[in-house]
Amino acid sequence: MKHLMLIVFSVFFFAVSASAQEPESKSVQVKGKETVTIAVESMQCGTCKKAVEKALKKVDGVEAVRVDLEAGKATVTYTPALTTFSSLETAITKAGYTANDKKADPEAYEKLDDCCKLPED
Ligand SMILES: [Cu+2]
Repeated sequence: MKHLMLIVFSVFFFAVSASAQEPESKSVQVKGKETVTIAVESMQCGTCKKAVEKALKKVDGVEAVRVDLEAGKATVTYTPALTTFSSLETAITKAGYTANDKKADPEAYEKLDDCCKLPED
């Protein structure tokens, strides 16, 4: 019985240490390309979605863009050798929207259509 308990504990600790070593990053790397998800919570309508898509597609090294308006997220596949995660966020903030914890560029935000501004503004 004592032996069995030892085995159970060994398996338990192995499982815990194995899960602790898993990378926490949500990014996925495929042959020099990386896919990331950026929270764009300030989007209000279809125009916002198109504006965010357009801004991201203009960035050098961006391969694919998928914007989910309902979820408030943009999924971007890019080549890290050509651009950075931070540049993607900046492209969004320069278009007048929030990107993760980065605030929208105030001038770009002012120029947005009224329907694209936050309900409280
Ligand atoms: Cu809008």
